[in-house]
Amino acid sequence: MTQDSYLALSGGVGGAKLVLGLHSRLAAGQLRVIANTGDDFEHLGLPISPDIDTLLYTLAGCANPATGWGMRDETWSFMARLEELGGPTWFRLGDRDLAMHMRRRELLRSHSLTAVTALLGQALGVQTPVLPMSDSPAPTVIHTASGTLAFQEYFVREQAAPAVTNITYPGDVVATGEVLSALSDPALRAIIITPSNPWLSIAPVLSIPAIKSSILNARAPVIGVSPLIGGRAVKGPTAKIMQELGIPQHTLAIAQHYAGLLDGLIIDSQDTDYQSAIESLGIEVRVTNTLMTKLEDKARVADAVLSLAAELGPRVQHG
Ligand code: FO1
Repeated sequence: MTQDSYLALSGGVGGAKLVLGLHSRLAAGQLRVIANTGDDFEHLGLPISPDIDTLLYTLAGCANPATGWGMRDETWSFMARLEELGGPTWFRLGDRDLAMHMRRRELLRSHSLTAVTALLGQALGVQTPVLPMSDSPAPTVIHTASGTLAFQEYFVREQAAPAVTNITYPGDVVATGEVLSALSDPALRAIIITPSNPWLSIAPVLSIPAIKSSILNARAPVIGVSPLIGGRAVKGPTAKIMQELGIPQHTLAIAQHYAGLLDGLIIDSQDTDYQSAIESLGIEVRVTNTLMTKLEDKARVADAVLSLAAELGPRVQHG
């Protein structure tokens, strides 16, 4: 008998935490992850895929626990020397991370990003397939009060300080065959929208028409986890961006943003005031402590997602 399968959409650090929780609760081969590549860019001639690497390092157990991105036990000789040579230091590549990027550069000469990610995952001992949303560039562009910025210029160089006026995603990005076949897997029991930033990390994935329509047409229920706890993001500029875009900073606004897509939403115990308003959008709500610090927290949130998916079961069609 084919085993049940689960598919998560993930961007930055918050998404990777839930992915690790799901990984700890599922058997080998049950979980696949679609990674946002809207943050990818070329820097110092190297192809940088931050969300892919955050997933690979997290699943391999070698992510930097202080930042969530980059490798643990990192050394910085390369950056120090680069600075002495007058090179750019706003985007920090540690020595061990640099090797990852050199290897990706080399492999990309003869393989797709999907194949390269599989090879790097194998080298790191990661068994969960991490599937880039696309093999071609799909840069997210941030429009701000002080001008238009490439994603990493906004997020890292400017520390997400400029006020966001709009965010755009290229309209013509093609999903990979691997992503589309994962979405049409008959054994799929849930599509999971992790608590990554909905506008910066999840929207680029959903902006790809074939991915959005496959999710809408899937029989598996779509379950999200709210990235807000008591109106604040655990990490990163989600609440700040919501404010700048004129969206109220609470979990109901997250549910409204995903309305028509979600069958279920896991919200934090601090946000139960919104439960009935969210349910009136046709979204089943479950409540837990969604702060994911230790592995047991990640497993608890994963359990909430997996039990809600099992309770809801297959659905006929969305929207
Ligand atoms: N984030 C930072 O805030 N500062 C950095 O210098 C930085 C370097 C970096 C290098 C490799 C990598 O894969 C990620 C890196 N990030 C850095 C994280 C990152 O760019 C963002 O967290 C994501 O794009 C948002 O999901």
